[in-house]
Amino acid sequence: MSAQPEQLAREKQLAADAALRWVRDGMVLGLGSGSTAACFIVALGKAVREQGLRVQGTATSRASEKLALEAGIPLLEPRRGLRFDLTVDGADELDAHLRLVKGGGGALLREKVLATASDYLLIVADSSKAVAQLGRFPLPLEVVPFALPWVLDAVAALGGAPVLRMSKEAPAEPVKSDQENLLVDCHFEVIAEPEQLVAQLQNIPGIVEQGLFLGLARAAVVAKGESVQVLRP
Ligand code: ABF
Repeated sequence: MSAQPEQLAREKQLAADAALRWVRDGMVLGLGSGSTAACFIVALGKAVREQGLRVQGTATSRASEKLALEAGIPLLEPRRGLRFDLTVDGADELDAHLRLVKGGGGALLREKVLATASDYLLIVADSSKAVAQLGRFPLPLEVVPFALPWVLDAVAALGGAPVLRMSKEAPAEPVKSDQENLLVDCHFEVIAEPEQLVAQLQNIPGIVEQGLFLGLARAAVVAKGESVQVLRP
């Protein structure tokens, strides 16, 4: 039986608090997006205020930037050579090999840029994110508007049942990423061969980024009930 919303909220906080153990004074941090990463940023801000922890970082979304500024974490603009000692981010799904589906919040491109520029990507998650097989969560794609019709055709041919993500506030309007691209959610249901699917998607022009994160996460802190598990690939 899936956990109740208040249980998941407690698990998010538990995972976020546990992730502080990976943070060292002086670190340059990648600050992820989503509700669990938000719990981490707030907890990090408390450590900055109460323990004088000195960290700085870059956020993967405007929402995370706002939280980081409120938490008193100095933000770094993207620049050549910028690397992150540690990036803490959420996920929509993670399997036993720490292969991830990300992008439910629409920030997958910046999330993947920061994850790739990081020495250590740590995922924080509640118990609902750990799955035996990826795919039940619709795989997000970031798509250049001009290419949309052909991308939808190509993803449908792969069995991905693509759906253009529409705004909840204005249902007639498509959601736009921070880069002003479109977001498409692909209902594969089961992704048996993630590596093969990545190769197929990379062959479809107009897909700017896709939400499968393979071989990037070093560990995941997954909270279940009152306990926390650290998963490694
Ligand atoms: C973010 O975390 C996104 O990739 C993903 O959509 C989101 C989901 O996690 P949460 O449940 O913590 O919001 O990194």
